[in-house]
Amino acid sequence: GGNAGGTSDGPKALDELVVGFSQVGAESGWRTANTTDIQAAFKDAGIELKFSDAQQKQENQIKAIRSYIQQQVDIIAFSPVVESGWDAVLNEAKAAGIPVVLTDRAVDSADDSLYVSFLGSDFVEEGKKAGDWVVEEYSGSDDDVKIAQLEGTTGAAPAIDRAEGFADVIGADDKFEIVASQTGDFTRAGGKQVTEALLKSNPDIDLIYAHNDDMGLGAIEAIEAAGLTPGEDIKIVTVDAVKDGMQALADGKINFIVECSPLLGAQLVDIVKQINDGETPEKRIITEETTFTQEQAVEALPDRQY
Ligand code: GYE
Repeated sequence: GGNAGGTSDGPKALDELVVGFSQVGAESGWRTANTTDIQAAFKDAGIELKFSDAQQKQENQIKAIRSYIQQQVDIIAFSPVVESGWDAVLNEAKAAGIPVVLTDRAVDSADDSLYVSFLGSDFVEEGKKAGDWVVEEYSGSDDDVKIAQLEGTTGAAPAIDRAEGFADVIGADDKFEIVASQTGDFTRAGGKQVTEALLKSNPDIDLIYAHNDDMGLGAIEAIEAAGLTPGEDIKIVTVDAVKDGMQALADGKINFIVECSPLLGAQLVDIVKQINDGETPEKRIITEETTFTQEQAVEALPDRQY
């Protein structure tokens, strides 16, 4: 172990390779699909994957990574729950000669030699796509548009970047106002709770921008419980496009979804193979994604795998 990456030992046979993966948690439909896809891809490739679920806690991820270092796995991959605070443990991996791959989320370390490659979406771009739809949807009127934002996990790359991209786009027209912005921690329960409180403090909101489908689905429950019609009385824009989200979009309860693909398994296996072969994978690999309107969701749903 600990000698992947083109050392004099040369590549290992795939069935001798051991990869340690530290997952964020099981907070959303996206995360569950991501875990299933990664585990299936490693199984198909015949590469052993040690897997641990950090339950959305950074300390658990750091423990898992330290344990992988101790076990001298060949490669460590992880999806960092928040952006900051990784330098110490990543330096430990580096000192042990174990290459690290970031999947899905970024770290904010200044030293980019602490990881080999970062595979995942462009979250700023996703936020911009959500903002573009909002601008287009309200282009016919000068009336104020009151927006509430359901943020993802505080300090997580997708929460920071999706807020930034969205604010950039809607900021160009001051008829748009974000009247409330709170974290729902990327969970359905969180989205529901925040929306319940929101409907009391800001009953006149026009639109909810949720950083993921699950929080949007929680918002739908709260809106319906308040006797309002989601998608009409209050419009909803989300990110992910998992099956439950797509169903709500097709049903008219969500108005627009920006896709974020959780299917990172095959590309992660490719990166692992390249490292094992002594090659240098690309430093940044961006996932390809689209967007869905209600009509497009009706069409895409029958073939949606997750
Ligand atoms: O959008 C959300 C999940 O990091 C892209 O995490 C991922 C996000 C995803 O909980 O549903």
